[in-house]
Amino acid sequence: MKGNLLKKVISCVLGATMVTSMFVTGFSFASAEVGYINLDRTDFKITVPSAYGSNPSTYMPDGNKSTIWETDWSQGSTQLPAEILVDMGEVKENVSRVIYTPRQTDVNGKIKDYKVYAGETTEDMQLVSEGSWDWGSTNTEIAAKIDDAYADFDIPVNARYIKILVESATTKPPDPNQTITCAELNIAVEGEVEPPVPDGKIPQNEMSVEYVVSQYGGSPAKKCLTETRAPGGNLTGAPVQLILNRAITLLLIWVK
Ligand SMILES: [Ca+2]
Repeated sequence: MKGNLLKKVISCVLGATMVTSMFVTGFSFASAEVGYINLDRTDFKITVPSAYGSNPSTYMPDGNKSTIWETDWSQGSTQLPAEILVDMGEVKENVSRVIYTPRQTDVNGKIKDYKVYAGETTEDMQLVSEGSWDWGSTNTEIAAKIDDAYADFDIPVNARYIKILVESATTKPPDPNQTITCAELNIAVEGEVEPPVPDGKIPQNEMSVEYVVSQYGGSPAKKCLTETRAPGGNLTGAPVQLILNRAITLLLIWVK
């Protein structure tokens, strides 16, 4: 009886600790770090050289990778270099990256050589990034590369306007027409972000069992780190302390 009472007292103390620890895990898991934050694109206005009828420029900020903007290939080749001008609606601070999501199927018009300019007005734009995105050389290679491409600025800038000067883009031999295409265009600012936690859970391979009051041989505490997450009935009443990496302690208690 005394043993049960003691167990309940310990459980209550640890239970209170658990509440605190769970709070820490959920809301202060790790200190914020500097990273990229994509801007809300609701007020973006994007000016382009031309647009094919069924693939307008509004498809670049629509959040759908399967919809693309493309220049009007029905009128022949797009002359390069060509400009994409983004008006973000107001001056944004610490603008530092352009994220280009290429078309997710087919080959034509993926931006290769580029320059990015930024400014608070269209008259004061400065070169902030230049480079070349590599999509491979064959039609098969180019079609297969669908990951986002980044243009990181030399330093963060305050800007309302972002101009992407497209100097070259993929073609689809033997189709001679040059186009420019884009599935999604995002612009990011630099700021404090929380480190990502996949699926909102701490990966089990980043945890280890540090301390167990008691455990049955056939159901060791480490089983609570298996995919089933089942500690087993034999762990009933055994406080289990999991030490997570990142220097955070989480207490899990099984009490019946
Ligand atoms: Ca889209």
